[in-house]
Amino acid sequence: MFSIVQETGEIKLAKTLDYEDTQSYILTVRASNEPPMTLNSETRVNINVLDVNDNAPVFTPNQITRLVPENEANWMVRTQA
Ligand SMILES: [Ca+2]
Repeated sequence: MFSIVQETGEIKLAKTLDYEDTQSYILTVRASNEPPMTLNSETRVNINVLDVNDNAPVFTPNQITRLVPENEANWMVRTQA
């Protein structure tokens, strides 16, 4: 999902994210000195996925049946998606 450039610490995406699948990620990044003085430090990186409008609207319910009186011109049915 994510990769890091060891020399710069830059975090890169290996593939696109899907907000509807996962809204956030928590990464732990560790830096270490070269031996022989091997010292470590860690930081936490929170990644929040920004939702975009990438899904088709869905009608609920997906089918509507209504009776309409004959000779009635001023009539309406409401649909919602
Ligand atoms: Ca979306």
